[in-house]
Amino acid sequence: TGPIRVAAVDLGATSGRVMSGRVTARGIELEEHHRFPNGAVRVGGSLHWDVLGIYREMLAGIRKVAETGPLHGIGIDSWAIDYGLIDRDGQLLGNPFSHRDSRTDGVAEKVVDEVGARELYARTGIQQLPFNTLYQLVAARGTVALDAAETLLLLPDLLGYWLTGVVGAERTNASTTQLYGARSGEWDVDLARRLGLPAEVLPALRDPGAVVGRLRPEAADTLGVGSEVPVISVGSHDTASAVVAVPTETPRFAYISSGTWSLVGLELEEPVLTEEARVADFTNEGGVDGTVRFLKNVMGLWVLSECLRSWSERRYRDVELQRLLADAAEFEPLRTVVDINDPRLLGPSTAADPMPERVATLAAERGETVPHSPVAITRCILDSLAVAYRRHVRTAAELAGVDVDVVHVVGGGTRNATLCQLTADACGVPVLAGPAEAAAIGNVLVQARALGADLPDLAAMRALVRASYDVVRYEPGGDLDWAAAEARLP
Ligand code: LFR
Repeated sequence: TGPIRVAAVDLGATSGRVMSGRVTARGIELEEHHRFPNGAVRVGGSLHWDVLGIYREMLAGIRKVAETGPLHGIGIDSWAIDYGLIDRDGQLLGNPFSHRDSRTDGVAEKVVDEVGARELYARTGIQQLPFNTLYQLVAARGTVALDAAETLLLLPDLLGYWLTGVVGAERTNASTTQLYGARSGEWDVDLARRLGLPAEVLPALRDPGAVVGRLRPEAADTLGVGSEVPVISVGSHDTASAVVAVPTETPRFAYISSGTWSLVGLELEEPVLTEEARVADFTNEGGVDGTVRFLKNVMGLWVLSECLRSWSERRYRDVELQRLLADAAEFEPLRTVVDINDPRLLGPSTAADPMPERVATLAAERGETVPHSPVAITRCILDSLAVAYRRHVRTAAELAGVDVDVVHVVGGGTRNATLCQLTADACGVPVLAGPAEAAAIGNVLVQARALGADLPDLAAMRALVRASYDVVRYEPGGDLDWAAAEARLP
């Protein structure tokens, strides 16, 4: 086959991107055609996604890709877990909620009382995030929207439905819902029914690489392309696509997919559903080609970006990220470490409850030196992330019974050199950082294979990533006592 050129739509919680990916036997060329800000909208006490706005920007981006060359396929990935509901006329029922919405407060605890934590984990293998789709649906029981729903579509599947008219649920993303059997690879219909949820809204599952459908005439018209262009199902969970593009040479690797969230873990062949894994609250999400993403969500750069938003709205009008990171790199290390996964850091910063003050409160509660200045808080966040990475990389390796020789960092967080170095120091193994656009690259590669590229397995895809992108290597070093720092965490 000749060169394959596809559009990769990669949606993050703070920005969306539309890229073209051109794949040949020699490499991948990725070009960004469109980038737009994204963020949840606070309305009537709820946090919603502006999904029509996202759709419009996505169309504008794909159109730009089509205007600049051939278009052989379209693939969409986004953050996981959130969904829209479609009624029997095919109409969207309300604006999808953001997983940071507080309607799920206390719901997980109720479900655990009803089903039991062990059984829940044995069935689904999913970590206890308060906003898992399961808990969002339990919170929605009895609402007009859920009662009227015919089909539940996770966000990339909803956008794909608007392009093609075809409904379905891509497996890597379905696996994050906590309504999907970790061993069966099918919807856990019994669990849904036991919790009084309408299991019939869960659509047929499809694998990454399957064709979703051809464009609806009106979508083809908006995009300025023929309706024969296929929408291709990729690893539609952004983290699944990012893991595809981890340029590893060894099977003994851990990864950190570093963006708004940091996803820290391993690629495995089988889920780990042991009592130890449940207590450590590790998740078993589905990866491309039947792999398991055994990982932990770490609050990630969200905490820093929400601090920045708070500072620029309030006292410190002139805090600038690059300057702040440079100053934080010089600041006293490990002065303050906090539990960066404390649930109080989950919600957006508000004037009444600003993120920097929440970080300071966590420090005060544990008798840590309380950070006040933006530089001190930034350093505390970076150190706390590195300590969390250390803990979770090591725990993952222990729980899965594997050795880890290297930590691959992919995603936007690779641009944060200070954090990459701290990660190497904290984990005690080399960090290989890059590529930054891993999710889009994984999206492109799975499409290319579906369109006939000779990429038989993940190893072949990763070899092509290595041929196309340089990684930056950070050696572990420094003389800080990371074990003692970790012992300061709860
Ligand atoms: C990362 C991510 C995580 C998921 C979180 C919420 O973008 O997809 O993997 O846990 O967002 O959906």
